[in-house]
Parts: sequence; structure tokens; C-alpha cells
Amino acid sequence: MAFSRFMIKKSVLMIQRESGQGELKRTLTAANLISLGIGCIIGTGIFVMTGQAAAQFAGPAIVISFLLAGLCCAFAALCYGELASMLPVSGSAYSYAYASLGEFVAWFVGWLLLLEYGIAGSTVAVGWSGYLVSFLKDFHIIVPPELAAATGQKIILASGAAGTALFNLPAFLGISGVTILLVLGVKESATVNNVIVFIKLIVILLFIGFGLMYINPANWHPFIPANSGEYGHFGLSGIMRGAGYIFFAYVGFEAVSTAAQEARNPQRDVPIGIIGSLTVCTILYILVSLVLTGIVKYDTLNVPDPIAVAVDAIHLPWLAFTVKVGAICGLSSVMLVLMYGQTRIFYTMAKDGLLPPAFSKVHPTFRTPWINTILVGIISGVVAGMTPIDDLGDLVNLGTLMAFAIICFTVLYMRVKEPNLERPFKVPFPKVTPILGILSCGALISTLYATFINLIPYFLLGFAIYFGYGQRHSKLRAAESMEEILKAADV
Ligand code: ALA
Repeated sequence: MAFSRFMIKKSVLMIQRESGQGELKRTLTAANLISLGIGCIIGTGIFVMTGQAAAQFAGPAIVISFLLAGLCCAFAALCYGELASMLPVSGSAYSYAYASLGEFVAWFVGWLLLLEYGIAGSTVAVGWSGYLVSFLKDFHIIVPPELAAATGQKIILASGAAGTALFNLPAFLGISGVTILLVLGVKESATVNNVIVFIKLIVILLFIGFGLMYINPANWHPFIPANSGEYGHFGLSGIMRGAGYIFFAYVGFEAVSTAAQEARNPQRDVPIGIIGSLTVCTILYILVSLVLTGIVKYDTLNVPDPIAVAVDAIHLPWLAFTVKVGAICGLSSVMLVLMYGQTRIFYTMAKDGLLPPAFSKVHPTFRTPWINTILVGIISGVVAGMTPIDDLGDLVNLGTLMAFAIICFTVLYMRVKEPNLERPFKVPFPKVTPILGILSCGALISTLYATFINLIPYFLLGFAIYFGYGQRHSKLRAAESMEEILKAADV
């Protein structure tokens, strides 16, 4: 079979026509899209991973890690902005790849997005579990430590003895709850999203505002703790490793592009939504990490609920309570949005014939892709129960960074191949920005090399599914063959 068969593409016109078929109401404004972005972005990354990254990798210099990861996302965000304005369709990076680099790359991107959305859902569930367990403890409801951490993790048992965890039950139950809501068709409306974003922002602003008054500058010394001799364990390599880890905090900004079909003026507002939400979050992240490492010593922050621990240390119980409630509400909504995104990507892929039709089967009453949702829920729930948060975060980051690099490359490619397509939003410095995007994604990927090696079987499985199933059932190929048959018959 000719190589070009794997490069088979949807035409831009076809993609645009498909977007018209969705018949979704176009109601979202630029402000709604920024809020949607913030709703997806602020989650476990800032509430949990910041503290852990400061304690394990970068110390107070985690602030620099945030800047570096934010810069990498800014390049990718600009590229997403151009593609989203050119192809205002749902399906995100998968659809962009299908219209530009062809079916095989689109499949690979879809396979990477399972990490970005499905496994990110598991990661957020673990963060949610940490805050829930801590919240319940304040009311003297104790979740046994064996059932509140990943399988095999070392823990301290209720008796004070050392032990080993069995399963993170709250994380599993969190995903199960979200799965039930998604099967029933509960989708976060723009209004609910706005309320939750408001709660998250208030909690974060309260933390920054009150925390600023309790900063002890001695906690920032040394700002960059000396490297321990091991790669990624403080020093400059620790800052890079920290950036590769807290990159998770930015995952989700591109979800704005998946709402393109519901935007009033997608060409103008989707890029504003992506870049606006990213800017707001970067500023907040930098302030939170400065305050967090300023009020307590960074080495005390390797806990499941670091922000609450820091607030406890300054003896403001009402604020600790508010932070926990805010984190529990906020993380629930991030879980919902991520899992929703995952089910819709599988749905689109199944509609294209690249996954079995069961993935696009819609429930007669609830009108949701229920089989696909239950499957995603089982996988994400079990993974959340069995895997430590740092392993999960690294998996998500690697998958997402690879997808971002492909997006940056797509912009370059489309500029050459389709120079005349209308681009209402254009990447500034188009010869430089995408290349800087690819290089910065590459730099962060290099900090995750151990995870990359572990993922090789996952990539091979993806290729096996594509060659064993996807390429044989691709609707686009079938349509193309039909055209060839008709052409040959001169019909
Ligand atoms: N960026 C999102 C979070 O931090 C996924 O939870």
C-alpha cells in the first residue's frame, strides 16, 4: 500500500462542513471562552503538584519552572490559535491533524490525547482525593490510609506503623461519579462553569492576599537549592525537571478550541479565549508559588494538600477550610471537563471509522455516547486508584507535549501547503514562533525521558490498533475508494 494512503486528509472544506452539521447553538462569547479555559486549566497542577515539585525538584525556584512551562505553552497557544481560527471545529488537535498531516498522524494525535484527557482525569482525581481526605479528617471522618493512596505506595498506617497502600478509593469513586453524570448527559453549562471559575479564583486570590502578609523571606533562601548530584534534584536541572512536571498545571487551555462550534465568533474569539486564559493562569501560578514557598519551607510541601498545609501553618483555619472546599469543587469540574473531552474525541474518531462503532453509539434516552463513556470511566478510575500522582502527571505531560509539538509543526506545514487559506488569527513571527514551540516542547520532553521509555509499549499498541483496525475501517478511505471506483467506471 502506498505511503500516501496514510497521508489521506480531510479537506478543510469537509472539516468546515462537518462543523456546520453539529447544529450546536453559537452562544459563547470571548469572555465565556476565557472562563472555559480557566475552568479547565486551574486544578491539581496548582493545588497539589506545585508543592510537590518545590519539595522534590526545584525549591522556591519552582517559580522559574512555571515561567519556562508557561513560555512553552504560549508558543503552542499561539499555534493553536491560528489553527482554531482557520478550522473552527470540535475535536481539537485530532481534527487539525486530519486536515493537515493526514490520517495516520491524526490517529497518533488522538492516541496521545487519551493521555492528555483520560489520564489527566485520573491525575486530577488523585488531587481531588487528597483534598477530600483532608477535608473529611477535619470532621473526624478518617479514610483508612491503605485506601487513600496508590497501590503499593509506602504510607503511615492509622496505628503509626509503616505500611503499603492498597488502592486510592476516593479517586476511583470521584471518577465513577463523574462517569455517571456524563452518561446521564450532565454537561457543565457555561453558567455552572462561570460559578466554579469564580470560586476557584476567589480561593486563589484569598490565598495570595492573606499569604502575602505571612511571607518569611528566609524561606526563599536558597532560592535555587544546590543540586544533590542527581539529575533533576534541585539546581538548574531541578528547575527544568520542575517545569516538565508542573507543565500539567497548564494542560487544558487548548480545550477552548474544542468549543469552537459553540462560539459566536470563533475566528476572533477562540484565539482570545486560549491566549487570555493562559495569561491569567500564568500570572496566578507565579504568585501562588511565590507565596506558597514564602510562607513555609519548600521541603515540607510533599503532601497531598500543600496549599491547605501552608494555610494551616499560618493558623488561619477558616482559610484552610475555604481552600479545601474550593479545591474539591474546582477539581470536580476539571475532572468533568477532561473526561467529557476524552469521550468526545473517541466519539469523533469512531465517527471517522478509526475506532469501533460502539465508541460512537448514542444512548437512546440520554443522548450520550454511553459505552465509550463507561469504558473511559473504568480505565481512568482504575488508573487513578493504582498510580501515584507524579507518574500520572509525567504521562499526561509527555503525551500533551508531543501533541503540542505536532500542532506547532502543523502551523509551519499549513503555511507552506495552504498559504492562501483565510487565517483570521495569525501566529506572530510565523517562521520563528512554531519552531520555538517545537524546541521548547522538546526541551521539556527531554526531562521526561524515563516516562518516554515506559510509554513505548503504549505507542506500539496504538500503531497496532491503527493498522489492525483503523486504517481498514476509515470512512475517509472508503469514500476515496468509492470515488476511485466511480472514476474508473467513468460514472
Ligand atoms: N491543568 C489542569 C490541572 O492542573 C489539568 O488540574
